[in-house]
Order: sequence, then C-alpha cells, then structure tokens
Amino acid sequence: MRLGQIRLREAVTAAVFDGESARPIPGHTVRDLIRRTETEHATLAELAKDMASRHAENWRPILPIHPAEVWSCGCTYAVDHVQDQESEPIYEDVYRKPRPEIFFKGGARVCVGPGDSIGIRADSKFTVPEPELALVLGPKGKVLAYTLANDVSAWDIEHENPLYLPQSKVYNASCALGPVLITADELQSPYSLELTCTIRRAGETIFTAAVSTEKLHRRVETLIEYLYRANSVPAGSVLLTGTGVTITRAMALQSGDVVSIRVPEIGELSNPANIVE
Ligand code: DO4
Ligand code: MG
Repeated sequence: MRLGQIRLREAVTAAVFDGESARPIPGHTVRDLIRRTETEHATLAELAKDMASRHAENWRPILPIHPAEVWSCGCTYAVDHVQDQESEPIYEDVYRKPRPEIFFKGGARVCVGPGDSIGIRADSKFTVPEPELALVLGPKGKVLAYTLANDVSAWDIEHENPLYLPQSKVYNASCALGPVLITADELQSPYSLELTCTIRRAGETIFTAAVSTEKLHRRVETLIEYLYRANSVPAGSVLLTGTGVTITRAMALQSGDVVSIRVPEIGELSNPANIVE
C-alpha cells in the first residue's frame, strides 16, 4: 500500500494513494496510525485500509510522515565520500568496521516533502544531494514502511573537520522524504531497488547516477540493532540507510537546481534547491 499525507482543510491528514488520487483518513496523521498499530495489533496497511474514506480525489502528497526523530547511517556503500581531496581514511575505516556510522539528522523540523525546497546553507560552497532508502520504524524498531530520502549535506563543511558533521547534516530543509511510504508488506526486499538520482539545472540534466540497494554493505537489521543500543528511539522515527551516489564539486547544488530521486517501486521525490540563511 502507498500511504502518505495530504493537507485536508489545513490539517495534516494520512491518506491512501492510488496513482494521483488519494483516499483520506480524516483526523489521523501517519504517526497516529503508527501508534495504533501497537494498541490494535494490526499492520499499517490493515489499519489504513479499514480507516480510509471510500471517496478518492486528486491530492498533492505532502511530507509523508512528520517523524519523531530522523537518524542517518553513513559509509554503507563503497563510494568515495571526499571526491576532490585526498581520500579521507575515516570514511574507509568506518565502512570496514563492524560498528556502522549512525548520526542524528534531526526531527520533523528539518524535513520537507515532495515539491518543497531543500536547503543549501549560505556558508557552504559544496552542498550535495544524498539519495537514500529510508526505513519507517514502528515500536521496537520494526520496519513498517519504506520511503525515499535526500540527506542533503554540506560536504565542504564536513570535510574541513569531521567534528563539523552536524553542521553539514542538520539545518533547515536538509532532509527531504517521500513522495509516499510503501508499506513493508508490499516491498519484497529492500536489497533489490534501483535508485536513480538526477540534478536538473535550467531545464538541462547536469547529473544522473544510479545505484542498486544490493550494494548496501550492511543488513538493515544490523543498522537498526546498532541504532537501538542504549537508545530508546520512539515509534514513528525514520532511519536513512546511507548514500551510494557521490557528486563532484563541479556539480555542487545551486539555487534553482531540481534534484529527483527515483525508485520505481516507491516513486519519485523531486525538490528544488534554495539558499537557506
Ligand atoms: O559522515 C559522513 C556522511 C555519510 C553519509 O551521510 C552517507 O554515507 O550517506
Ligand atoms: Mg547520507
């Protein structure tokens, strides 16, 4: 099932999507449904199926979940994170170590939905999109659904000194999610998705790259297990699984660029980029 959110009479409202049209679940957000999966011992898809109105209309999907918390994994694919500098040994080292890199990306405050602007920090000259598969976590870290994420990052700030990582990763509009969630029952495997990322500038495609999630170097269960060590992450949080695509400095995001991330089974997440102060 494709589950997302719409704005219905000013209220963020969960909705079941079928192509362009959606059937609202009035009075409930996706986080509300996630809470009910525990009390009603039902899956997200079962609950949404029962609760969605019969009437379908064309609706624009908004941010598909206002996550309690967003966490992000790094160095989970064999890519050159540094690109235009001497290879930074810490990235390579973490890729090989048993303990994955996991960092706090923020909360709903830094998230934007499909069509919304993603942010370029005014103090960064090398901001990039990081297209990633995202896991929507229920109680006890159960994967309830999947979506697409853009872990927008200011690489020049992060590469200047690893202690600057939070400033590269966490700022206004630094995380795009969507366009909708696909419930876990509908995705056979998270390891066989072809993820494509495109950057368009003034109508021209200036960058395109694809990676399969079969190249993900860690199991999803391992990432979740590490995330929950001594850390009671609430249901309704989102975990980004890392990027398998890297961008050169020549392709650094500029205001007006449009980044699109696509996985056929999930959809396309498209966002224009804009400077944020
Ligand atoms: O610490 C570097 C960032 C890693 C990351 O976000 C990724 O690999 O996706
Ligand atoms: Mg990332």
